[in-house]
This record gives sequence, C-alpha cells and structure tokens, in this order.
Amino acid sequence: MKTIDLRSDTVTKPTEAMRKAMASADVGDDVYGEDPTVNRLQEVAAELTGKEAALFVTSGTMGNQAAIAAATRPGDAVLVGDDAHILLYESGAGAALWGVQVETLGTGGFFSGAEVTEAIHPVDVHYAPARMLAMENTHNQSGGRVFPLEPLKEAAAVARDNGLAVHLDGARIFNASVASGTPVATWAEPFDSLTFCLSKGLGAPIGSVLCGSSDFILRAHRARKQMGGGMRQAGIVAAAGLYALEHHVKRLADDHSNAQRLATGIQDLGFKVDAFPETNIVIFEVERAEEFEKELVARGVLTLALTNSLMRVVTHMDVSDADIDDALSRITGAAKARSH
Ligand code: TLP
Repeated sequence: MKTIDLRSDTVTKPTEAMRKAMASADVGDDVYGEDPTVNRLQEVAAELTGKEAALFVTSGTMGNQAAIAAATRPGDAVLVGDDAHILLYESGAGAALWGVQVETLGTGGFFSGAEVTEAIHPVDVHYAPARMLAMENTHNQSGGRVFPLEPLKEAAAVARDNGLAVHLDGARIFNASVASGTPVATWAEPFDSLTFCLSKGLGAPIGSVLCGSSDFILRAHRARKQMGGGMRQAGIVAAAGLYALEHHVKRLADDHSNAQRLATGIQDLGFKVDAFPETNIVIFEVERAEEFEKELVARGVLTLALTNSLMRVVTHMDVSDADIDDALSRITGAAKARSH
C-alpha cells in the first residue's frame, strides 16, 4: 500500500529533472558571494518580487528571523496576526535571538487597518514600541486562506504611516498568486520585505528567499551569518530553487483543485471543514484528532493533528489526482470504523 503523505507540502522529493539541475549547477563559495547559482537565484527572486535585493536562506524560519533582526532592536514589539507562524512555530526565536516581544492582533490571521492602529500603543514607557508588522499570506493556520489585496494594502499602509517596518511571511505567496491570478510582485509591493519558500508547494528540497531593499538585505545577511546560515557551495540547492521557479509555479493550481476535492469529500463524511480551501491546505474538525491521526497512519494516510480537535491535510506535487481519491476512500474507511 502506497503511503499518501498529506502532513505538509514540505514533504515533496526533488524530481529527476530537478536533481539533474542540482547536479550540474555551477557553484562557488557563497560566504564570499562567489556562488553564481545562488547569485542568479537572488537576482531572479528580487526581480519576481519587485525588490532591490534578495538573500538565499536555509528556511522560512531563518528568513523571517533575519527580517526581524534587520528591522528591530531588543525590547521592540513585532505585531503579527493571531496564529502566525512567527508566533506559534518558530520556537520562540524572536525572543531568544533578537529580544523582541511578539504581540498579536485581529482574528484568524486577518485584520483591518483600524485594528493595526489599535494595536500600536501610544509612546509611553510602559509599552514595548511596535517596530514591525509581519503579515502572513497565505495564512497557514486558517487553512491557507489568501489575505485579500485591498485590506492587506490598507493594513500595511497604516503600519508604514506609523513608522513600522512591514514584513510579509510569504512562505506560500506563490499559492496566493496562482489562486488569485495576481502577480507575486503585486502581493509584495506593500511590504518592505518578504520571504517566500522554495521547499513547500514549489517542491525544492531546501531553501527560502528573503527580499527587500539593498540596505535591509545587508543587515539581514549579517543576521544570517549570526544564525550559522552562511552556506558554502549552496548553488547545488539554489539550482533546485531556480528550477522550481521556472517549472513548478503554474502547477500549484492542481494542488488547489485537489485540496477542494479533498475538502468536499471530507465534508461529505460529516466533518466540519473550517474554511473551504482557496489554496492547498484543508483544516477540519475531528473529535480526538490525535487518535484519528493514528487511525489514518494505520491506513497509510499521514495527516497532522493541529490540536485534539483540528486536523490538517495539505496537497502538493507528490500527491496525484488518484492519490486524492485513494486518500478519501481510506479516510472514509477510518471514519466508518469509528462509528461502529
Ligand atoms: N510551516 C510548516 C510547519 O512549520 C508548521 C508547515 O508544515 O506548514 N511561514 C509559514 C506560513 C509556514 O507555514 C512555515 C512552515 C514557515 C514560515 C517556516 O518555514 P520553514 O519550515 O522552512 O522554516
């Protein structure tokens, strides 16, 4: 029985063609800035996002943290939507590495300009001064929802008018772009900086890119070094990123339609789907989710229990249309076995 891995879009393995591109990559020592493939990836990323410069980093987490380092000082506050990756899943790095306090606003990862205004405290010694607003698009924990462009622009503009740096955790910004038909550069425009991940839906084995102004990237580069993220012949992995940007963007639409099919099937079984998927993530309610996760493992379907009542499944390039049908029939089997 083939295992169908729906835990995350991070689980994909490089294709043969991607491996060939990696094997033949021209490389150099990137700590000296001499890796032509890394340099090319950074140029392509800057161009795609409409920013001056870019920095190849090991992960989305490192990209977000380098951005925080570049824009804040210890004791500053970083504002994020609730359930943001920066808050929940970066192992407290903002506090541990840069001494910042992460504060939340809005609900379900979304907020308005008025909520940004409200979240920025007046100048008063009691408060940690808000120095950065970090938004997340698509928003992971809400089921890969796209933060609509107009409210996003408004929230970013309010933060900027109040002197905050505005960062986008765009781990899945290509999903937002494909789902909306709006270019990545348009989604990036309201932000001083953004990260996007090559190792999620785009199917590369490693890597993210942080983009911003040349000055900002210079500061972030230092933070990357401090985190031990200076890689040497990194062109081997940058080549996978370049390959992914060239060949794996349009196909994200297939992941989105697969997620919708999965959501419909799951809903038909009587589970409540949190929000009908706009992109590649489906979150649904299940009693004793941790137990259900194990019941599905026994049937060769890997999922993620986010809490004991919420499960997440994610579509990606290593699950085919037929795998979705298969996964649905195995989930149906597990759900029926429960009701007996
Ligand atoms: N998310 C992972 C887990 O860490 C939860 C996943 O499986 O979805 N921003 C967002 C919005 C993310 O979803 C992730 C990864 C990151 C940043 C961090 O990327 P990595 O894993 O490359 O550090």
